[in-house]
Amino acid sequence: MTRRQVLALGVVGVGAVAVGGTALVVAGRGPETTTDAPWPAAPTPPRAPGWHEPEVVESVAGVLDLDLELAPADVVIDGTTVRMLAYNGTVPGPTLHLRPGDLLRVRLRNGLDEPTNLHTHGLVVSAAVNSDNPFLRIAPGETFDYEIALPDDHPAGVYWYHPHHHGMVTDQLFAGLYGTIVVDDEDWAEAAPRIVVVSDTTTASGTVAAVSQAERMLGRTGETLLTNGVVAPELAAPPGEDQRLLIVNACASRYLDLRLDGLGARVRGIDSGHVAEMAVDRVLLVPGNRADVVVTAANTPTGVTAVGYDRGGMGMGMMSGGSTVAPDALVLTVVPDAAASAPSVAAATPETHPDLRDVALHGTRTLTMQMGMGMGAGGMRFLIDGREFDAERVDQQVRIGTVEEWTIENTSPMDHPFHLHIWPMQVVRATGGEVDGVAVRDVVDVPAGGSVTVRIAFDRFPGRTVYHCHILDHEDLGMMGVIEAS
Ligand SMILES: [Cu+2]
Repeated sequence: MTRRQVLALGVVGVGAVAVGGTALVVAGRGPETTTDAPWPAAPTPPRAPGWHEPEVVESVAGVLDLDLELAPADVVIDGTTVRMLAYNGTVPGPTLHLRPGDLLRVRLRNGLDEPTNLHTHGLVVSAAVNSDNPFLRIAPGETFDYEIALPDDHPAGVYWYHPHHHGMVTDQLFAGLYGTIVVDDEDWAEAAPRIVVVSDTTTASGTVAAVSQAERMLGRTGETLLTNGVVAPELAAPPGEDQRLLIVNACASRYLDLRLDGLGARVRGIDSGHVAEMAVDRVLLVPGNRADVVVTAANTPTGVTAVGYDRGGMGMGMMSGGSTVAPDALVLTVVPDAAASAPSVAAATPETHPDLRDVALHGTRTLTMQMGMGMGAGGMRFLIDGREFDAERVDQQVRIGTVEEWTIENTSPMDHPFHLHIWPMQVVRATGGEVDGVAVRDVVDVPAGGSVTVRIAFDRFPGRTVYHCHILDHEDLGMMGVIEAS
């Protein structure tokens, strides 16, 4: 595997990038000196906020019943009160802990002044009727009862939820609407993972800033990076002990190139795919991806940083001034504290996805993600196979019981993360080379000018759903297609 392929899968082993002592040095006072000089009172250094996680809601006897209301809420970010949009008043919304075979019942109340709906990203469930149906339109003031049945063989993993009403997805997510779903058989009273929801937003005058058409075309990047709704919190942890982090990239467009040096990090899974623990210094999560990572607290405060990532641009010198590279940002700092609680770490989950390289193919297709000149938004159109999204048109018709190989091409000068609802994708080829092992994802990066080949088992769930670019501005601008399985 080439380094580029490894990166396409989101993980880079130790040694692939420089391992260095990047532990943050805490500025301390030097030896006490005595002086008579009337020193002005030193400003109190800003204290990093402590660790905070969303409320956890668990299923009981196979059912998770949840009232979930979307409404404006005042949220404090970095000491400033900001009017955002929230699920049940918090950013992120509650964490839903489910087991395979559970029924998730959500009574969704839309307290916004525009339509919305609910997408359970990555869940292997039906897209029909009142399950994970992206075509639903829940009007302002309306209440809708979702029933999402997880099959008994649902893969363990970390998933998430957010609105998916076409044309409004990015604005709603950017304003604070996202939450985590974890599917496993663990007793969290015994071994609870740390939930780490990373998102970004831009605030102005006490509210979420509007964005320009140019920002939409590039894919908006928020100025403020949030971890569980907080800027750069500290996670106190006993030195030498393990912490299991379930990291969600809930950013609208930002690629999270996470540097984990100094934490002895081991990746156990990306999306619903699992791997034997693999030592890494770096994990790349494109928008929508999740990672299951175990870290070991060091003896000194050690930061996890998202470093700037170049995901291309508009090309041809157009739309000058637009860059997709965000400044480096601190996600969190693991701070040694012998007295801190350390929940025990559950055993790693074995991979349960079948290896689709070994099965007979029923068909192949090629999908092409494109950007083209046009009379669309600001002069640039975002297309798949030359077309913008049309909910009334079926772009891919597949048969239940078949396995297909799809090659996703990207002819544009910008990277596009490709997301397919419902059916997991096994990456078999990335930028020209074969991929070792079983690498299952629900969002796969397709680099500018490159391609990715995946295999998909359409083993169940007849109905219609979508695939799209997970730079959510591009999805809202039309980079989405409809798939019907029958
Ligand atoms: Cu895109």
